[in-house]
Amino acid sequence: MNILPETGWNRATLGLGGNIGDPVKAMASALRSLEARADCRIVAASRLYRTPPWGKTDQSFFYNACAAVDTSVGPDALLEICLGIEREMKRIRVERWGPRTIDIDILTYGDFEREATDLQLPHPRMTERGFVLMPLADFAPGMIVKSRSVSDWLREADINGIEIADEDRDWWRKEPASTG
Ligand code: PH2
Ligand code: MG
Ligand code: MG
Repeated sequence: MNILPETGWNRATLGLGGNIGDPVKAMASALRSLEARADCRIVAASRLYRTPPWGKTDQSFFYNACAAVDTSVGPDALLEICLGIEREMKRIRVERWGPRTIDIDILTYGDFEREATDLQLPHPRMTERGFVLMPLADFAPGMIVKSRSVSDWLREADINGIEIADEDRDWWRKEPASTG
C-alpha cells in the first residue's frame, strides 16, 4: 500500500469490534478520537457489520468495522494511541477472544511485515477472519496482504451469519443509535 515518504505519512488499516455495552458507540467514538488528532486522519471507513462470535462462540454477536488511517506516527506509537483509546473507553477484557467493550487492532501498516510479539504486522489472523475481511473489502479490496488481495482472501473466508448493520460509511460520524 501507499508509503508517503516525502511527508513521512503512512497508511494503516484498523479493525474495530466489540460485543458488550454499546459497541457501536464505542467504535464511533474511537474513530472520532483518531480523526481529532493532528497525527491521524481517517481516510476511509467500512460499513458497519454485525457478526457472529469467532473463536469463542458462546458469547454475544459482535459489531465490527474497518478503517484506513493516514498517520505521521510509526506502528508502535499508533498501537499506543489505539490502546490509549481502548483504555478511555474503559475496555473490559476478561479472557482471550472473550467479550470486550472495544478492540482496536492494527491490521496493516504500509506494507510493513514484522514478527514482533507485541505488534505483529500484518495482523496474523486477519486473513482467516470474515469479520475483518468483509469490512476491509469495502474500501481496500485490492490491497495485498501476505501475497494475495483482500478480495481473494475474502472469497475463501467463512462469512456465514455476517450482516450489514449500517450501509452508511459515515456511521461513525453520526451520534449512533444505541445497540445495547
Ligand atoms: N474478536 C475477537 C474474537 N472473536 N469475533 C467477532 N465476530 N468479532 C471480533 O471482533 C472478534 C471475534 C478477538 O479480538
Ligand atoms: Mg482482536
Ligand atoms: Mg486487540
